[in-house]
Amino acid sequence: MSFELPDLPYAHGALAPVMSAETLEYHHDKHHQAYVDNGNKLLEGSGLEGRSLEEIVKASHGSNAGLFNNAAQHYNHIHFWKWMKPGGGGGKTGMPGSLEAKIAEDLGGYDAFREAFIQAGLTQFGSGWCWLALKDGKLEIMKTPNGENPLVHGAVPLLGCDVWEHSYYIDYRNARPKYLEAWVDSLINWDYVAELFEAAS
Ligand code: MN3
Repeated sequence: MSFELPDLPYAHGALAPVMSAETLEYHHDKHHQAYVDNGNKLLEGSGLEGRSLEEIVKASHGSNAGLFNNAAQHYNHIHFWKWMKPGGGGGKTGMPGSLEAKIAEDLGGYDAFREAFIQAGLTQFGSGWCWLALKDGKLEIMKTPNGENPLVHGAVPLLGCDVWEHSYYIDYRNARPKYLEAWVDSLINWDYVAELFEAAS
């Protein structure tokens, strides 16, 4: 099995003005493509050919940094495109009841989730991701540097926001807080988060 760039599940311009067509042209068509191409080169001869992407991410962590960085970013971005949709967000009215109840139970409700998730993205120094993940049956907010993700911390990623500058610099320049707020309020595809939550529960 080799890595392949998936199509975006919407047109490049579909998330504007929250995320522009230009951002997606660079982010999906060039950055994600580069992770796929470099990942395929590094997969060759690694001994992990034929394994699933998730297995490759976990197995290369700590032992093959080049392959890990590219495979993990490939995994993260496959989901990142699906974690967004035109007209997404919408707070707790946008999410199915079972997920809303779990967020209330483990994180103190939607508003507390929103604040903690955005704070995790803001305080991730340099490039990385902020996450909503399921670990040992409980929801947790996490942040990770570079391409790292909750899989390597024994958790299942349910939602992740890319806080690398390539994800927001064209549209928001250095204003990471504005990007994170707009992303949470107007882009999150809660149906996909709920699908991953159901599968992991
Ligand atoms: Mn990215």
